[in-house]
Amino acid sequence: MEIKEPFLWGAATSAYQIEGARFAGGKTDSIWDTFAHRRRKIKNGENADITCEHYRRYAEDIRLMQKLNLMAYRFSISWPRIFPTKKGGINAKGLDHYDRLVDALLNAGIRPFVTLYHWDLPQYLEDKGGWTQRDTIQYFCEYANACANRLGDRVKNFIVFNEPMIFLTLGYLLGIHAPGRYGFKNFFRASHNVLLAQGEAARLLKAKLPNAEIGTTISATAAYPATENIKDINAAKRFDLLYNTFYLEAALYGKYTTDNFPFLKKIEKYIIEEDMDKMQFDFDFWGINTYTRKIVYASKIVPYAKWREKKTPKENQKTILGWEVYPEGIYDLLKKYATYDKIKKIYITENGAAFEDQLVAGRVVDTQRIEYLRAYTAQVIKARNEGAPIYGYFVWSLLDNFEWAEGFKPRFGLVYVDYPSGRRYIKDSGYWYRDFIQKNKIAPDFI
Ligand code: IFM
Repeated sequence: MEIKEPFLWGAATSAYQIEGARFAGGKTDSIWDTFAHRRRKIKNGENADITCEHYRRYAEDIRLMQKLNLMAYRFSISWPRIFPTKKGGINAKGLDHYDRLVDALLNAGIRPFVTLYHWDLPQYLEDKGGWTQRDTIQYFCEYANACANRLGDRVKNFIVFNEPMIFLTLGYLLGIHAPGRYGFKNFFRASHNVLLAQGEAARLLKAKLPNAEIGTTISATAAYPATENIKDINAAKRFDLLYNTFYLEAALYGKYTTDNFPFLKKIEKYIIEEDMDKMQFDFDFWGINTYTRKIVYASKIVPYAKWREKKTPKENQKTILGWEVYPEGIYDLLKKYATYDKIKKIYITENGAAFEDQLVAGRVVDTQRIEYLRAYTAQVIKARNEGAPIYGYFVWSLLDNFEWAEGFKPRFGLVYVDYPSGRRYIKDSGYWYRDFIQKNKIAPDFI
């Protein structure tokens, strides 16, 4: 394959995890503001009311991005900053903030990648049923429209959703993320509506901004059977379907793939009329977020899924979240996605590792993260050199931040944040990435 465009090396964040400023500029609560203030939902009772205060400190953070040589920065817009109430219309102050952020990035020579939905649904919509209600699709399209109108003259990459499978299973099936709903009914209804909203908003964005690239981001985890036994092989296939391809194929082909996992057929109950056509969209790019791999074996005692995950062997390296470090997984996933002829372009929109970093005399020696990034980027480069259509890679994350139900303990950043003073310190991994980008910006075999 001939590669015509440069490769973008960047870093990513999301609004709720870094902005703070819960009520600034007319913002109202999202489901995460509400959820994080509920008892026992977040480790140590933490919340992101303040977090990194990026909302106020964005100029300083862009200077850090420059120091790191970032070519692109992926951030998300907080929906309740733009539409703080159901009937009040657009909040200009909310859009002004992202307008300034985009201008500042462009002035710094950094390409903005804007995610529209990174999990922070306005609470007033949740109060009416949130993603389990079809009305939410229309509200989402109005929000997408407002963002396109204001930012579309400068932003050339929009990501409609971040990781539907993750926020739908954790937030609507298991109740351990916002909005804390449980059960298959909520899960399937919300999944169907989110996929519809994704297709509708993407079509709207493309019609308005034909020169922008419209994409969406999925989570992905390479899955391997524990043995060659057919039962384990099928268990790994079911895992792969739910984790890696179910949401993707619904958008690619306008159909629910349920062959390996008939239980997922329950979602079909929510289809009406042209839904499946509306869900289909020819995205300009797919964002892939990946961190680890899973080894899976068949288990009769686990209801529905009928698989179990094998424990990571003690000798294999793990991050603080218990996620095995397995760089070959990103390569296997990229090769797999490259076989879909309808996937034109891939960006790794998140990859990284959380450790319990220590700030000692102004320095963070995070050798494990450097090793992780070195190994994963090597696999990305290998897949690209073999023809996988990958055009960019974003480290999760630019800054240490609020890791959802896990609170602030897991630190993913290239930059250490000292809470609550808010002071930032570039970690050793940040300096490593800076030098890596410098070296790989114009590698001859690469562009
Ligand atoms: O912090 C999250 C991010 O918001 C979505 N993808 C995974 C990251 C690490 O868990």
